Amino acid sequence: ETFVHKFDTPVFKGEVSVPLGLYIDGKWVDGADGTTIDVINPSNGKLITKIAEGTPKDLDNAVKVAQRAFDTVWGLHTPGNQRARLLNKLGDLMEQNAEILAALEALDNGKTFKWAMRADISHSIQCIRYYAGWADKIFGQVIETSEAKLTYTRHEPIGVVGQIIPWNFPLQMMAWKIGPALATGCTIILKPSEFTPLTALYMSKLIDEAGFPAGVFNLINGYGHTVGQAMADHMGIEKIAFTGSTLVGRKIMESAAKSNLKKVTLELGGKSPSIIMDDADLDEAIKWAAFGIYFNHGQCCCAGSRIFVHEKIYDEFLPRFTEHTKNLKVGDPFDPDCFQGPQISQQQYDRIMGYIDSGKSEGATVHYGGHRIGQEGYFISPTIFTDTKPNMKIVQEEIFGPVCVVIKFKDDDDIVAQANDSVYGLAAAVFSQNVTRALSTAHKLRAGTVWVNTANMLYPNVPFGGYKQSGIGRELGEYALANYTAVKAVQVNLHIKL
Ligand code: TXE
Repeated sequence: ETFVHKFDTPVFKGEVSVPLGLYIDGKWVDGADGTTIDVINPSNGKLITKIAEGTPKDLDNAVKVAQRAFDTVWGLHTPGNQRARLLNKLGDLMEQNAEILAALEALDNGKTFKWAMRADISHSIQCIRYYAGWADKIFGQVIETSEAKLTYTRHEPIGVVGQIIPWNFPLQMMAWKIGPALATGCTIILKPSEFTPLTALYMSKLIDEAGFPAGVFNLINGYGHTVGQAMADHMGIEKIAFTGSTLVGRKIMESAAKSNLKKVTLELGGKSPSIIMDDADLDEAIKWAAFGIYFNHGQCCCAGSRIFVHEKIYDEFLPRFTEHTKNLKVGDPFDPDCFQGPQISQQQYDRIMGYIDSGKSEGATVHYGGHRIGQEGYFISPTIFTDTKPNMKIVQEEIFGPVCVVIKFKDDDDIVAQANDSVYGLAAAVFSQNVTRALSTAHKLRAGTVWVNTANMLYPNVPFGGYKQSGIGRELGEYALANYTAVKAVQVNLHIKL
């Protein structure tokens, strides 16, 4: 079954047809129980379509299929240059269908079409091509042991992998996951978020068209507590890659430990600091700090949600940052002038409004925003809190919405301690025109990424991941290949007699 959506918007017009089933063994099928999941448009809260719901039974089936594909046609059976060719073909198909992918993201996730094109789609295509480049460059080492021996390592694909992705960057998270897995020769079962399945379904169609052998990539729609949990528990899955909440990340590790000790990489939450030094280029720092928190409606794991401003410039920064915030247009994701669309769901809307209420009741000041926008959909005004205390929930917990706290700091030692006062450590940004000061601070921050005079910038060849409770392992770059390979040492005795 397919769903046809007619787009008639200022930025994109056309009919798009999306398959609605599960994609297993190169075929589209319904879920074992014949049930469906509602897909909701976050801009108006209305039903877009219903997709087939996968079950643990469908997962068992997909694991068998993926194992068979690994043992017979993929893994060690397809040379790297062939895998590269298929990945490059997929990149080409994504490029040919870029506007469709962006329109589906805007419809299903609520991000703006313009930014989806500029960030999500282009970055995802680059990511797939980047890993295509690696597919025939994966090799081990020759290690000297003795003249009478040849000893070497092989980086072999790990096997069947499960990939569980969230709703904030549906296509990008898929690209980050499938790129290195396919490049190294693993076979995949991917579960998109139940909130945003449409681009993953469309991508499955493109993967099919690119000509990957049946069973190499399988997609199962489904809920986290059913299919997601079954993936974490499964004895036939060798590795789980997960992006999502810290709460679920913990559960996945626990399930991995209790089942087959599958390898786990986790990319979890954050409460990243943006630090504005008194010698920053203020015009630029204001723009980047705003982009750091408001991009993607604050639904970024690396969102710069704590903005620390040096006391010497605080009084100048705050009104100018507020003015910039006021000028960000919130509304229809298909309006080319909009920067911010709706939050993803009623749950996330309630959660964010709950944090705003908690900030107020704990005594912080809502300096700007703090309210709903419009009568339908899940739109929230960009929101600035001031007069916070370090132990407030809005300073410590991930809000995952367009809400920041602006905090004054005194000196460079004080700011490092404050910035590091978090259970998270995903990212941080430092704004200063003094390179020594900026880099000395960058090196002291406990975060997997530090941006200097920029924010929220990612490249497929630069690793990304968290310190502390922001996760385990690194995605992107060469580092991500290790998540999908097992190292085998081979010792060959040439002529030593026992
Ligand atoms: O995430 P979940 P939710 C954070 C953010 C947000 C909060 C809650 O703070 O406000 O999490 O969002 C699947 N076993 N992030 O509840 O549930 C689920 O189906 C296996 C940060 O939406 O973690 C989906 O595919 N899988 C983040 C995926 O996990 C399970 C992005 C993520 O959803 C499961 C999203 C289970 N028991 C939220 N339960 C980031 N790091 O970018 C759920 N899932």
